[in-house]
Amino acid sequence: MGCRSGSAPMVKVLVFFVLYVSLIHIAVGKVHHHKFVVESSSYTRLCSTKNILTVNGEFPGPTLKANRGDKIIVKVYNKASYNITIHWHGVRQLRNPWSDGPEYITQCPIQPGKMYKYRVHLTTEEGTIWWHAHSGWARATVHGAFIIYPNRGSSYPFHEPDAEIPIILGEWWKKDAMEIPGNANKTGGEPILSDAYTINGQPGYLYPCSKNDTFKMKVDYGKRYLLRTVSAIMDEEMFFGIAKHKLTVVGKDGCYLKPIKTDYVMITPGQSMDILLEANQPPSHYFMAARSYSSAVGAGFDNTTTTGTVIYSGSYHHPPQPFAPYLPPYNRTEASTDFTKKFRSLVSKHLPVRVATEVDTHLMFTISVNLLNCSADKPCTGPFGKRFAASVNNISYVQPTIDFLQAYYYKIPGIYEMDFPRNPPNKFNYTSENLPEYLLTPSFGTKVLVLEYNASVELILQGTNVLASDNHPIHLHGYSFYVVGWGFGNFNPKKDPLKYNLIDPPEETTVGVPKNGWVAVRFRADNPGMWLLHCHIERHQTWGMTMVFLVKDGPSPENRIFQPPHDLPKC
Ligand SMILES: *[C@@H]1O[C@H](CO)[C@@H](O)[C@H](O)[C@H]1NC(C)=O
Ligand SMILES: *[C@@H]1O[C@H](CO)[C@@H](O)[C@H](O)[C@H]1NC(C)=O
Ligand SMILES: *[C@@H]1O[C@H](CO)[C@@H](O)[C@H](O)[C@H]1NC(C)=O
Ligand SMILES: *[C@@H]1O[C@H](CO)[C@@H](O)[C@H](O)[C@H]1NC(C)=O
Ligand SMILES: *[C@@H]1O[C@H](CO)[C@@H](O)[C@H](O)[C@H]1NC(C)=O
Ligand SMILES: *[C@@H]1O[C@H](CO)[C@@H](O)[C@H](O)[C@H]1NC(C)=O
Ligand SMILES: *[C@@H]1O[C@H](CO)[C@@H](O)[C@H](O)[C@H]1NC(C)=O
Ligand SMILES: *[C@@H]1O[C@H](CO)[C@@H](O)[C@H](O)[C@H]1NC(C)=O
Ligand SMILES: *[C@@H]1O[C@H](CO)[C@@H](O)[C@H](O)[C@H]1NC(C)=O
Ligand SMILES: [Cu+2]
Repeated sequence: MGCRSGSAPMVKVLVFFVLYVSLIHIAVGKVHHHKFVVESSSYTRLCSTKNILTVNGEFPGPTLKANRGDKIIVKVYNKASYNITIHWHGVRQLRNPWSDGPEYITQCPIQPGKMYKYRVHLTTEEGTIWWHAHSGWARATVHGAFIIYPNRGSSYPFHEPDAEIPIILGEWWKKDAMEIPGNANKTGGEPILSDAYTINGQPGYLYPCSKNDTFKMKVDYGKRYLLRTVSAIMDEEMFFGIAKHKLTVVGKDGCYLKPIKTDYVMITPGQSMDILLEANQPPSHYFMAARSYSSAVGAGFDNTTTTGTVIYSGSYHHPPQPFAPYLPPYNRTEASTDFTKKFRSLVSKHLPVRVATEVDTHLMFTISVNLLNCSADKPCTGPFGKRFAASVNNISYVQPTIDFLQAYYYKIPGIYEMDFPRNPPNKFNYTSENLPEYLLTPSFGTKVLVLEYNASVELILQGTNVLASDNHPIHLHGYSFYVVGWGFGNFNPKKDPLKYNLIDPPEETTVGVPKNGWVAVRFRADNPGMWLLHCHIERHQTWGMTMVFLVKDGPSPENRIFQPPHDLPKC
């Protein structure tokens, strides 16, 4: 499987796990130890001061660094007054769902005053990924970059950069982000819009009280920089660019890509990109900037622009305000797909693409934003006097009281059902301009879709125009997948597979399903456990655009999930 190729790492992790347990460290892969203290810290932005959840007092949180195949142990102490969990976004966690992190999926939350030790087993991930809270809206401020270098002794599949720098896009609310979902649920309407976007925690030049502390990146003319770019944004896809400079995208979601030279990128919540920047322009000051790509008609969005400044070393005259980059208009879907259609896996002897040519498990999921009727005793003020919901195959996710994984492992009955639909329960013209009103209301459920171990899966993610079409960044835990095809309109099972890319499809963990369109992804179900699939736009996830795969254990001990750790939090 592309950048995650080879069976050796699996063996390595197994061997290493055993060695780790017996506390013998030999040179199989390094073990890194970290301590994350989640606590409330005071931060001032946009002329006001508030308390936010942070890790070790930092916003954004600390950057983790490791080499391919290493192991990272993170003790997470919850010194905040909210439940918390941490997800290692882009790490497969082979056989180790216990450390994946999403609350009520693979663990009960770490409650205030408690600690949980995450064991992050890297195998074949390489490049930039990230970590974030996976509990309520804590992810708004509890997140950080996670850099995975090539194996010791190996090099990048591109010219060695002179320096690297994390670029973390974030979103800032003057109000307490932790209160947003509860307040939105009270009205049934949209969660409140953010007041700013941020680059490495700073809103930048164009916002009130923010000019002094913008993120500044100092560069030397002639040098090459690797921008370790992460979108920790909650609710919007973003266009990002740097004035007068070309960007070269060489990786995405912890997998390498054939280099893409571009003026701007479109990055969705949940995605990470490795971007090379050549400091090859006349020494001056240049803005890097990001603003929303928002395609849903009628949906409100934060229409502001965040900036940082690229500052060349040396002495020269620079304009009073740095040069501004070109970014496409907020609703230009072609600008989004013009960029994303260029993704191709880097293929080499060391990085073979292992996309399945035979599929034995065909799945199709519709992803929709829905509306629910309200009643006199539960009034609401969402659109048309209704309330928002969202669904996958018309099932709007309902969170259980004990996580799926413990319920499965300890055979606790009554927590979830096993009948998540493998195809849309109703066939209709998914992307029609006019859909009948009865399609608006979803069903509800706490269900899993069961996959046989090692099944060769093709999943069609079909966007719909139920309520309003939008680009949905769908993220799968526990796996990377090959994006073998995409298009606008309805997926055509006869014609579209003929156009699949089975030569160099990109390998991703978060794919933007285009507005009123579809994508086809393939993966081999070789990682047993409970694995979440969800839209990474936080409000959609909160409304229920979420489902869970149960991948069965394989036949031999090496392809079963590990035993739960002793310190696993209890509900
Ligand atoms: C949202 O509000 C509804 C009542 O309108 C309630 O049944 C539900 O439990 C609430 N959900 C959350 C997550 O608070
Ligand atoms: C920004 O810096 C200038 C110059 O140092 C200073 O006069 C001004 O008070 C600062 N503004 C804020 C909001 O800190
Ligand atoms: C976004 O902001 C720009 C500049 O302030 C304004 O011209 C434009 O009308 C706004 N667009 C939307 C959709 O709010
Ligand atoms: C984008 O927005 C502009 C102004 O808000 C509008 O005129 C245009 O029709 C929109 N384009 C699309 C594709 O929705
Ligand atoms: C929702 O309310 C509308 C009238 O406002 C009604 O026609 C429709 O049948 C209701 N849907 C459900 C699922 O109750
Ligand atoms: C589905 O809807 C689209 C958009 O309204 C329309 O162009 C297309 O003809 C419809 N397809 C069918 C099979 O009705
Ligand atoms: C979803 O399920 C509800 C309840 O059964 C039904 O009313 C609605 O028509 C279904 N919608 C779709 C798109 O299948
Ligand atoms: C999984 O399937 C592939 C392709 O059929 C096969 O080569 C491999 O041996 C299988 N792995 C296991 C553990 O069964
Ligand atoms: C925190 O987690 C515990 C255990 O699952 C749960 O009982 C409690 O309601 C949670 N608290 C909040 C505020 O969600
Ligand atoms: Cu979505």
